Amino acid sequence: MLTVFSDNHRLHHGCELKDGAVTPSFENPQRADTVLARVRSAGLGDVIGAQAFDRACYVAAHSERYVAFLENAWAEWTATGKTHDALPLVWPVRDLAIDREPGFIDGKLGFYAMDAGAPITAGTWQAVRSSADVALTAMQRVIDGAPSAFALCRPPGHHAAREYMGGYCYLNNAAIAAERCLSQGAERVAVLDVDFHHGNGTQNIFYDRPDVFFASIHGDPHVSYPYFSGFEHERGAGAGEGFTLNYPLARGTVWTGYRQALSDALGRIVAYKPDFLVVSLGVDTFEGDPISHFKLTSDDFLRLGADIAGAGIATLFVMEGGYMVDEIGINAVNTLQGFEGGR
Ligand code: 6XA
Ligand code: ZN
Repeated sequence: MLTVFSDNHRLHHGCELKDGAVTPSFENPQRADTVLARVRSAGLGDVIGAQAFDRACYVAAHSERYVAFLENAWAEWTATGKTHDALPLVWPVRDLAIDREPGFIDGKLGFYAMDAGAPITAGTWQAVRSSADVALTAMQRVIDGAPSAFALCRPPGHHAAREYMGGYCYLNNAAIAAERCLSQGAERVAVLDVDFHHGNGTQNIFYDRPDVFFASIHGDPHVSYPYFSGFEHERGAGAGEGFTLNYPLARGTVWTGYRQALSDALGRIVAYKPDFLVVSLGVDTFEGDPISHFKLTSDDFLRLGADIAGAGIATLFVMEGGYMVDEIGINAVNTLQGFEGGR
């Protein structure tokens, strides 16, 4: 399987607000480098760089003003004399005004963020843009006929909605790839999100549409981040009703319980008859992950990949979360090798 990767990911390394303190982010450059090293040592296949894509490809999944915010945020932040990472500090919840974009960077940061887990640093935009280009480059290979490809994206994307960042995510790489399929002639695309956390951003982008089917298997939001989305009753709206599926699972879920949800999701995806499948591949479902609560083993990731291959759909894998840095490479590549073995 071909892997697409960009060194530009290293330009982004920030902090997050966690447990009441601002600390170095769990989402660090070592993650992608560890996965890349495993891709190479396991002999998964060729590794190529990303092509540059037009900004319009990002605006397909996000609003114009949100993309402009991401492009300009660091300059606006440093214009106030600050040199450390930018994090939001105020949010327009419930009855506060959401009908106008604030004119000052502190307000904009809250307006365009769901949490204080997506810092803006000097290199963030370049890394974010390259991460989307990694997904687009890999997607294009699959559109052009490859049975599968791996977009080794960093930063990840599945929490990024049409108009907000959060949870280490800025541009939604999986959604941007799905939009690319549609703009290149596909009629239907399915996105399967197997990260431990609900892919609220992907759900948000496609919630009212029937042309992208979204299924997510994740920690029950009653007790797991992102807390405010991913419940079973969220099934899409309007023309998109029935095209979003959520499988919230209990803390401590092991492979047998996980697989039941996976089989159901894959059955629904196959019945949808998509032209392409995009998998948001987070491996923070691993038993040793420091911030998540499922109990999948490294061997279970081989089974995960084989089950996905059983759907028989041309598939793009997009890297999302996974934080046990010593194991993240093994678990990500096990999924991809399981897929190849299961075809
Ligand atoms: C709260 C935890 C963010 C989770 C990010 C993640 N700062 N998402 O792994 O998939
Ligand atoms: Zn995650």
